[in-house]
Amino acid sequence: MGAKIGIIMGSQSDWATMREAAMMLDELGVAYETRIVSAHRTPDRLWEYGKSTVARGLQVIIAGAGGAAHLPGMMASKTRVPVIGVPVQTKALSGVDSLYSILQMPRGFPVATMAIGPAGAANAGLMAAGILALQDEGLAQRLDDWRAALSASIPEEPTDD
Ligand code: RP5
Repeated sequence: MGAKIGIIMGSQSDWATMREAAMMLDELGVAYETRIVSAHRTPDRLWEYGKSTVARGLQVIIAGAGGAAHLPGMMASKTRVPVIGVPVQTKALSGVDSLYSILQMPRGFPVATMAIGPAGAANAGLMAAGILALQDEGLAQRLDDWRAALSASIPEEPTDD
């Protein structure tokens, strides 16, 4: 069985952000694939990827892009597989451009939009894992353990250093 999660991004330059999603899935023991699929530079690749998602058994797509970030929305227009969008932080507009591009989808074609940047990418990994965990008891347990460990790592009082 192939990967159930696809991590796609508009450019190689997005990988520094999107690898946070991949690292989270590595930590949780979830298989994924990664692809560069640009809405503007490789529109045919985007179309082919979108058309093949259901047949290939993908269950969640994590899509990251920056600037005029049309990739998540265009992917959502091409497949019913849930799309989680990650706004990549940009230099010119700090990623607000990416956020608005991904967030403001028209009724009928949703994209679950995360926070801007690496935290958003990490949360996309967690969100995707949470969706798969609905039907995977082993993953559900690993996710519960991960969450409990994070909570346990937070001190009750602040220190000076
Ligand atoms: C977008 O343009 C990509 O998602 C990337 O965030 C941004 C810049 O791409 P590069 O010029 O670094 O390839 O399509």
